[in-house]
This record gives sequence, structure tokens and C-alpha cells, in this order.
Amino acid sequence: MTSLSGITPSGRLTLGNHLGALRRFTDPDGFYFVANLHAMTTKHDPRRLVALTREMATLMLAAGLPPGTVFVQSDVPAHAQLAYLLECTSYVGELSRMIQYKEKGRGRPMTRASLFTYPCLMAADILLYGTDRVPVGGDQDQHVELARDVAIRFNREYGETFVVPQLQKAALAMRIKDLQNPTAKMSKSDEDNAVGTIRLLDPPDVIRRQVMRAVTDSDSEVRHDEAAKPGITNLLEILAACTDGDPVELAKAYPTYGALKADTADAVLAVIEPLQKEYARLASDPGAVDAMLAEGRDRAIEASAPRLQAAVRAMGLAGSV
Ligand code: AQP
Repeated sequence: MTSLSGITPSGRLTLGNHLGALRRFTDPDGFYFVANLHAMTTKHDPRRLVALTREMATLMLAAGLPPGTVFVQSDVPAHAQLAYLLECTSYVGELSRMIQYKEKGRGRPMTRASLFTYPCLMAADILLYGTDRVPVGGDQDQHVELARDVAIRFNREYGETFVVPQLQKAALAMRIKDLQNPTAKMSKSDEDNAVGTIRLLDPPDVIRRQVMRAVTDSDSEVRHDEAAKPGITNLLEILAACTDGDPVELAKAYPTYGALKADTADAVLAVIEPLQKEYARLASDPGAVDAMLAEGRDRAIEASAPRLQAAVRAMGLAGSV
């Protein structure tokens, strides 16, 4: 069983990214990458992309991801190469139905073509490694479905080449919400939202203040009820995810919002502070980070080569099929 997942350097990592993705990346044989090619589907600043890529890769290593499992996507050219082959097996119809394109690109002439085709890159990310389970935070189901469809079609048209992946849903912390707008997902690209988004590398006192200022509602009952009490429910979900507890059970322990917020802040910091310490240690030794990323890159290049070669041959690009 091979586990694979990527995080796009479209902003600084959030608590949502950690609880929904990073801390679940534990497979010692997994492939976990900074998806920098995916950060170019909208206008981007190259210098900022360099900085975000480095910060994210270092944070992944600081989170304790197994050595040799972390790499930067663009360091492994097979991703872009297979993406093109998969574009040649995908249909405009199915790509037009992808939510990101529908919401951010359709009907706008200046949309980058990559915003339309990136699901093929994502399918390549998955299929290159023979991945059979893809752990995602619950908002990426459509991409894994497309990868499955593309794999099934490729195998049918060009011969058995790819493993058809399964979606693996997170049991907890499917969607951590914004602390100021708890009906919306906490998102790393939401750069203007300094109050509602908890960044993994923000100072602890800032993070504590953010939790204490989280929006609640007018009555004072602590209850897990997403429709009626989204702010409180979000705090309970965060507390549960940070303490491996049950959000419905935890609600019974809190007579007031204040106590819930204080314990949630403590629990969040208990998760984040060790991560920050390890990040600082690694960031002070860039050579060691380079060496770890090179190890991850080399392993990914070796692991992805056979499937890329098989696809190249199957499609008639290798002199024989
Ligand atoms: N709020 C969240 N709660 C739980 N899980 C989350 N993830 C993201 N936000 C939350 C999970 O983190 C991984 C990051 O995937 P991505 O970088 O490809 O992009 P994303 O899912 O779109 O994440 P963001 O933070 O919301 O980025 P932007 O702002 O660029 O769109 C995924 O596994 C995701 O499920």
C-alpha cells in the first residue's frame, strides 16, 4: 500500500492543513510533496513561490514525516511529463465540471490554461507512484475521482498501466473552519485574514488571541451543532482533533464559552509549539534540509520512473509498444 499526498504552496500553512493533512502523513513508505507546480494556476510571484516552497518543505520535515518521503514536486520531472500524457487521454467535458475551474475560471478569457488542466497533473501525481489510497481532508474528492476515471480509461485504451486509487477520508478534522467565519474553510491562501486563520508559524501569543477572539453566538450553551452553532462546533472540532477526543462528548465538559476557548488554545499550542521548535532547529541548518529533500527527490525519481516509462511506451512514444 503506497500513501501519497501533496500540499500546494499557495500560502503559509494553517492549522487546517496540519490537522486535515500533515499530521496524517505517517506512512514510512509514503510520498509527500510540496506541490509547487500547482501553485502556478493563477498569477504568482516567483520569489514568493521559492520562499513558500522552502518553508513548507521544512515544516513537513519538522512535522516528523519519515525521512526520504518528502520532496518538491518540480524536482521530479516525471510529474509534468505524465501530466501531458494524461491531458491527451482526458476530455474537455470532464475537466469543465471540476469545481475550481467552474468557480474561478470558466467564461474568463484571461484564465490560465493550467487552471483547466491541473486535474491531469494531480492525476499524474497520484498515478506515478502506484498509489492505492489517497488521504485527503474531504475537499479533494472530485480530484481523486478524476484520477480514478483517467486510470481506468488509460488501462482500457492502452493496456494495464496504472493502479486505480481509492479515496481515504479523514475521520476527524475533515474541515477546520475559519475562526471569524465558521461556515467557511480555514484556507492558507486567505492572506488578508489575519484573525480567522491560524498559521502554524505564527507566534504562540497571536494564536492564543485568535482562539480567544473566535466568533461564537449569542446564547451561552456549549453544544455540538454545526447548523445552529458553527463557531462553537468548530472550536469543539479543533479541540477534539488536537486531543484525540470526541467533539460531542467534549461539549458536555464545558459550562461556558470562555473555558472552552482557553482549553482549545492550550490544545492548539500543545500541537503547534513542538512543531515550531523543530522548524526553527531545521531552518537553522539549510544544508541538512537540502540533504533530506535530495533524498526524497531521488527516491521519488526512482519510484516514478517505471510507470512513466510504461505510459510513454503504451502511448506509442518509445519506438515500440
Ligand atoms: N480547513 C481545513 N481543514 C482540514 N483539512 C484541510 N486541508 C486544507 N484546508 C483544510 C487539507 O490540507 C491539504 C492541502 O491541500 P492543498 O494545498 O492542495 O489545498 P487546499 O485543500 O485547497 O488547502 P487550502 O489551505 O484551502 O489552500 P488554498 O487556500 O490554496 O485553497 C489537503 O489535503 C486538504 O484537504
